[in-house]
Amino acid sequence: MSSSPAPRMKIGDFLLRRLNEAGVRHLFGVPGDYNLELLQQLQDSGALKWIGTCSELNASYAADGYARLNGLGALLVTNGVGALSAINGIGGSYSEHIAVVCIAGSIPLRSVERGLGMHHTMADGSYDHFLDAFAHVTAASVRLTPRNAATEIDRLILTAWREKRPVYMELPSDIAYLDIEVPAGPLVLAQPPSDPERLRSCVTAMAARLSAAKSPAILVDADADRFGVASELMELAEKMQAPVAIINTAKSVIDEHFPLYLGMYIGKPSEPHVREAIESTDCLLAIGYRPLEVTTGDFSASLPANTIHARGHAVDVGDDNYQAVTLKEVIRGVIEGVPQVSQRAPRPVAAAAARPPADGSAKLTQAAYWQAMQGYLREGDVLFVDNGTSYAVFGLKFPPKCTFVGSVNWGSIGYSVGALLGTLTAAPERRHILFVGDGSFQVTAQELSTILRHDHKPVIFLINNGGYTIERGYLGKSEPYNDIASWSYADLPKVFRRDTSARSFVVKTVGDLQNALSAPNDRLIFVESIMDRYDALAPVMNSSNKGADLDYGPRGPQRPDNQLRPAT
Ligand SMILES: Cc1ncc(C[n+]2csc(CCOP(=O)(O)OP(=O)(O)O)c2C)c(N)n1
Ligand SMILES: [Mg+2]
Repeated sequence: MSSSPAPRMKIGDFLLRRLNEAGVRHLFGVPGDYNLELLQQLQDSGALKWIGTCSELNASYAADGYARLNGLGALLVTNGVGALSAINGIGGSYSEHIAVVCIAGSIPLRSVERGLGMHHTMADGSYDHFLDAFAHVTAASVRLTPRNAATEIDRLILTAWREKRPVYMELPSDIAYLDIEVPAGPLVLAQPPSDPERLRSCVTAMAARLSAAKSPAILVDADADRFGVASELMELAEKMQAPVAIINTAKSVIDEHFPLYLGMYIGKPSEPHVREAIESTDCLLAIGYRPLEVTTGDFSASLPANTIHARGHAVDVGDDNYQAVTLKEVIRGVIEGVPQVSQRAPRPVAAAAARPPADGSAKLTQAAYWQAMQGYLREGDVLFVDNGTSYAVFGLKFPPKCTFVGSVNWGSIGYSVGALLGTLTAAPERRHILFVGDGSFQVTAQELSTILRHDHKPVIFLINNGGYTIERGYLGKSEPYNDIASWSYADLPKVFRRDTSARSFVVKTVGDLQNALSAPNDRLIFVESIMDRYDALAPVMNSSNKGADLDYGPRGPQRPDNQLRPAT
């Protein structure tokens, strides 16, 4: 009996086919001579839709945003110049646990083998610099060859998806059209099944501790979203009648209207009832917890010593470390393993502070701005925040089914504008709202043109406060280095798309803002709000003030008079 011969495909076509099978429908990036041949294959095969961006940095942010909603994203750049522009975003995906495939059209193998000097290199005879650089910010990286392409393409895509980390592959420009033998079946994205004994022992140990506890609690970091266990965690919380807190990186991962939702735990700045519940629980289950100064109120967070730490592929329970267990199977097993609790003693909840409505003619302040924004949010929104005073978003209560997109760990200003293009591409039917400062916006503003080019209809709320207000809380309250050029932001939709139908608003008073907020969402809405450069909510300023102490130490230049501080 003769077996049917393995199918043959061109390497580039196979790569595009695999991305498509992995659920990627769009490719972001910038063309270059070393990647045009793959772009032609994309064009001819229709395997993916090309979304050209203004820069590779923005493409890396867009692919990250796309992956947040789609599970996997991809971008295409050219050798060196494109790749290094994208490396900031790829580093961010690594830090934030986002699965992104970065493809660089690279130097032809002919030139590599013959040592021919080529452009977009260091002109020093080496072709490995960028491959080496990306090895530090990816879970896997490779230069494809006709020998390894069939296995390495699968290994990298699968690694990105399993690890929730970016990968980098160089596709030498003279091999994309070569035929290789490829697998006939589709690429299947799945986590490796757990080791059965390890899973049993792990679940037994966790369930025993959680069942014996009088006041168990759950603390959720972003990996609960990345590994897709949010609904399982709510199920577990319900079964145990245990409260669930999030850290700021996991904003909206747990429905904020879920009855057992506690709030945000960030150490000392947390609301007292959240702090009390997390720090005094006799059994805390922490999911993917990664403490940084910005997620722990400058290390004032203090988890109980016996906290169970569950991660994507491993769990720590007391002295025991369980490997080869996957998070979903673990949480499912624990749900089975704990008894149904009918009710525990009622927990204290925070009383919502009633605030009087602001006077319409009053000059717009951050306090009034964020109060109005609370009323603007609605179920199902995709909500973005960039760095800056817009961090006040963390204090808003999100309606059900909202998705929060931020980059708390990596914190690269401008991320949100590129990432917004990505989420809009992944889920154009949802309402996407961006909260961004003027300084952050200036880094990646031109990607607004791509958003307009594709007729997307996000709502962009930009705070024009003349510079880097959040930085003024660290140092240089009035120093010129924290000032920026004054742009006519609300005119930009017109600049970026001559025939735009976007609705633009320049807001100076509470009444102006209310008018902008009443506009229908049938077009892109751009709201530039002009506010005082020394205006920021107290939690934002406090966090900057403390950050300066940590950054510069006791001998640093920070003093109350050269820092923006909350009114005392
Ligand atoms: C790529 C990058 N460069 C510099 C910084 C440092 N940084 C953090 S916040 C910030 C200022 C943000 O200003 P803006 O967006 O206007 O927000 P505001 O606080 O004024 O509302 C800067 C420069 C950074 N986080 N990322
Ligand atoms: Mg600003």
